[in-house]
Amino acid sequence: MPVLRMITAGESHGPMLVGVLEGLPAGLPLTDAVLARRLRRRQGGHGRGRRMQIESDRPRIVSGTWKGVTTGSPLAVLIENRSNRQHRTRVRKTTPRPGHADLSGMLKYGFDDANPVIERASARETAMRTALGAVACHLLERVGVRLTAHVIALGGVELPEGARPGDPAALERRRDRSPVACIDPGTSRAMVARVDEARERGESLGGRVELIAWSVPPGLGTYAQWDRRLDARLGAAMLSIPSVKAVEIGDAELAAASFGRSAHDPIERDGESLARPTNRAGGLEGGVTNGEPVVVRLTLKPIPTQRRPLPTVDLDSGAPVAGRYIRSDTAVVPAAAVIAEAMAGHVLADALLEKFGADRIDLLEEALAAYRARLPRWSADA
Ligand code: EPS
Repeated sequence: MPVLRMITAGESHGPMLVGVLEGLPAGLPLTDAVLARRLRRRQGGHGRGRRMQIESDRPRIVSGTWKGVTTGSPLAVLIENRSNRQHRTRVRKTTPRPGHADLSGMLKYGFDDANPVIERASARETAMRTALGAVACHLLERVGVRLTAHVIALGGVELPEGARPGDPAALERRRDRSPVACIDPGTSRAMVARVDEARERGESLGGRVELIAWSVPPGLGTYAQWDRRLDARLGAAMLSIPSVKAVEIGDAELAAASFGRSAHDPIERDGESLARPTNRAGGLEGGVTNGEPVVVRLTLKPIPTQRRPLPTVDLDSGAPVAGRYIRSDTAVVPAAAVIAEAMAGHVLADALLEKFGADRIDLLEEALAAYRARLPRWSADA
């Protein structure tokens, strides 16, 4: 069972989203502002629709802290929905939209109305995951681990290879200047133009996000059991983000087309310690972190809500009909980058607490320092 557990509840147009994060250590300073910062980023990005202008995601921690510090008790968080018109969505929806959970949810639960499916399957829920994941990221930052996600492809416009700075601060500065979270100004402009074009055509766009976790200690996760492998846990968390249809760890795609010798990372000696001249494995070998940055890439399909809806069938009459449309985003790839940080943060924080203890932040820091002190080291001239 995971040490850190995240549970969310709430509907897209219900009164509020509710979240519980269980398993946090005591002693971590934490205020609403830590959560709010990431929520603001998730709401933005070129390609978002009208709903994001209506909402103002203000997270409220309602339990689990005492005088602004975590207590070891479950953390409970609320985010109110401004677009709270659930009471007005009582008209039955009988025409499931292709690409959404509408049809599969109706078949699964035996509903003659898609509303309950739409309300819970909505990506609105990721607001709460971002809030709770922000807490995990905050915990990781406390021990020097930092997560950065940025957009590397949007609607077929791709960030050129090798355009990435090697340090997180520079990468984040450049990303945060772009309305689509892309670090290269020229590529960013082309992505914005592509979103505008898609919006005019009533289309939606997908893309790719790259997530990097920096300064992750080696030894998180284990090969000892399949469901404890960290790459499996990260993969599942990434695939739980709506619209994500594929996940790549490290340079898996390139490796698949290479000879084995150039698909792996030699182990070298650099002065007093070990070094890896390349990071094709994306920081994970045998399902365990190896001390290199963890690199995960997510592929998102275009969101399924279409201004020119795809054909469907009215489940009442059996008649072929066009789907429904109210409003939608054009692209959510920049928002997915923030959600990816939150979800990866959750998984990494869970693995950190599992390895170093989850009761108290001070004891965790001591355990981590003791572990780091025991990592292989030789005198420089040996
Ligand atoms: C969503 C549909 C849209 C998005 C929503 C996800 O909402 P609405 O149906 O109210 O127009 O804006 O995303 C969010 C509300 C959010 O916070 O990200 C969907 O069908 O998944």
